[in-house]
Order: sequence, then structure tokens, then C-alpha cells
Amino acid sequence: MKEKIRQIEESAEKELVNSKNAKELDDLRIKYLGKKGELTQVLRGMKDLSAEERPIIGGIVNKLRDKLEQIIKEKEQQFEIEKLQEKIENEKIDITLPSTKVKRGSKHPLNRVIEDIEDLFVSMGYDVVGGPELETDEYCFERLNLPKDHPARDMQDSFYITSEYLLRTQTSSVQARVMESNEEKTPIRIICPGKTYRREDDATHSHQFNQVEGLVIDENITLAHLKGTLEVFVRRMLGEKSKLRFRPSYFPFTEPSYEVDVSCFKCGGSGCNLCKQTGWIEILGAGMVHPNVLKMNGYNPEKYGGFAFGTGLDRLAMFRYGITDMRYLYKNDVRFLNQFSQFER
Ligand code: 2NM
Repeated sequence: MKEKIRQIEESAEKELVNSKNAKELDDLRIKYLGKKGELTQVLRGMKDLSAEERPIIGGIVNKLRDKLEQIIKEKEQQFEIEKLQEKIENEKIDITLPSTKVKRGSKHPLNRVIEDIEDLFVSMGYDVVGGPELETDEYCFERLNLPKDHPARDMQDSFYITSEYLLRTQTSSVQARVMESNEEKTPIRIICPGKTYRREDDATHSHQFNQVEGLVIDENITLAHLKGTLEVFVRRMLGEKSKLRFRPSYFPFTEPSYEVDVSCFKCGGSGCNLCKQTGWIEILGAGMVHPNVLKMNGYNPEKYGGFAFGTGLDRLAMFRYGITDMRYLYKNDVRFLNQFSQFER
């Protein structure tokens, strides 16, 4: 009996220690410790032993069973660790590999220009205001000091929908609305960016274009306020070295009126193809709000004065990014648009 147990011990220990995986280990557990296992058989055979032998053999078998169970437990732990390590090894991620490229869109050059202008004027206390693109004759012309028979109404050809309604030719219609609806007639500081429409279509003119107009109304507003404001505006948009030149001009809604030139940002003023050798580029119209405009929109011109200005955003975007044909801005060709992802602002 003892010899039999010794043999079981020898082979079981050897086989268990040499087992290579959980399955083999489990098979061996059944082989030795299972219901019909070799060690279990020995325990069954104990009923044939003498009373003196039984506790001795019983003790040996129990000790062996504990020992084998201990080995099995250790092997199980070992396989568990090996399995985990294999998993970690297989699922290892090389964080030094380059990532797959995520395609990102880019902001349209016009939106870049509009957002920059809005940021600048908001930082100076202005509100940004929008209004309808389909306008009435009243807000587009009448309230801006262009009565029905005024020759300036022919200055640009408009898209009339009916005899009363037209697509707005400038965003000053929005400003007329703001002046009118401000019932307390308190000071105003606004810019109005938006789409405007005229009947023309070539490389430098589109039938639809984008404008921003500014309006300030308060007591004691002078031309100096206008000049200072436009200087900040233009320097931010086209470079801090920019100089401004005011040329007397005519608009029905302002008096006096000016066309405003900026020193050429390509040659610095010495003359080149962009400024047609003049050193200057026209970019803005501006002036002091006409007393009639103030009066018609409910402001007392004895108490209040104001300045206004307007500029084409399309031309500004073209200057800023070196775009040669305005129509590129409206075609949405991705080969054109992708080029602007390089610009920070
Ligand atoms: C320009 C040029 C000069 C202008 C005038 C007004 C208002 F509302 F006061 F009448 N808004 N915008 C104005 C003045 C616009 O654009 C070239």
C-alpha cells in the first residue's frame, strides 16, 4: 500500500509540475483526485486495511492530497499569470506610431474676415446687428436721404422684386431700422455685416457680395472719431504700417463724405501693379451722418451727430489672402478652400 502511494506521489508530482496548460492540469486533477482518481481509489481500498494501519495510511494519503492540491493551486496561478501576460503582449499598443490623419475642414476666407472684424468692433463696445436681405424702398433709400426722384438711386442698378421690394443694395438699411426702432433715441454703436446685391457680375464684381457698415451716433462726435476708428480697423485688417488717405466724395447719407484709401500693403506706397503705381488702394466709403438721415429716423440733429462707414468684405478678403478672382469666394471648390487651413486667423 505504502509503495503504491509512493508511486502515485512520484508520477503525480512529476506530471503536475510538467503540465503545460490549464486543460492538462485539470485532466491530471481528475486523474489523481477525481471521483475515480488514483488517490481516491486508494482511499476506497482502506476499508480492507487493519485498524492499526488505517489511520497511518489515511494520514499519508491526506498529506499527499494536500500536497497535490497545493501544487495544482500554484500551477493554476502560474497559468493565470501567463495568460494575462500573453494578453498584455498581444494587445500592446505602440504609442510611437503615427496616427491616422483626421480630415478637418477650414474656415471660409470670408468668414475669417467677418469674424475678425466683429471681434475687433465688439472689443470697442459695438453691437453686431443683422436685418432682412429683402428690403423695402423705404429702408433702402427713403430713410437714407435718397428721395424717389434722387439721381443717386441710379448710381447702382438694383434687383427690384416689386415696385416696393428689392434686394438690399447696402446694409445701411439695417442701420436705418436700428435708428428708427431705438425709441429712447440713445447713442448707437453698431456694425452691420451681411450680404448685399447689385446687378453686376465679373472678376471684381459679383451680383451678391458681402459688406460691413458701421454707425456711431452720440453727442459731440467729430471727424476725428471716424478717422481714429478707421485707422484701428484698417491697421488690424491689413497691417499696422497702413496709412489712410481721405478724399472728399459724395454719398447722399453723409455730409461731408469721403472715399478712404490705404497705403498699398504690397509695395508700401512706392508703386506696384496692385496699386497701379499710385501707392494707394481705395477700400472704404465714409462720412458724417447727414442731418436729414438723423431727422428722418427720429434723432435730433441739434443734439446728436454721428459717423458711418462701409466697405466690401470680398475685396478685403481678396487683399488679405491674395485672391485674384472674386468668383472663387462663391464657388466652394475644396481645392481653393483647403488652402486656408494654413492660416491661423
Ligand atoms: C458707406 C459710405 C458712407 C453709411 C451711412 C449710413 C447711415 F446709416 F448712417 F446712413 N450707414 N452707412 C455709409 C456712409 C456707408 O458705404 C460705402
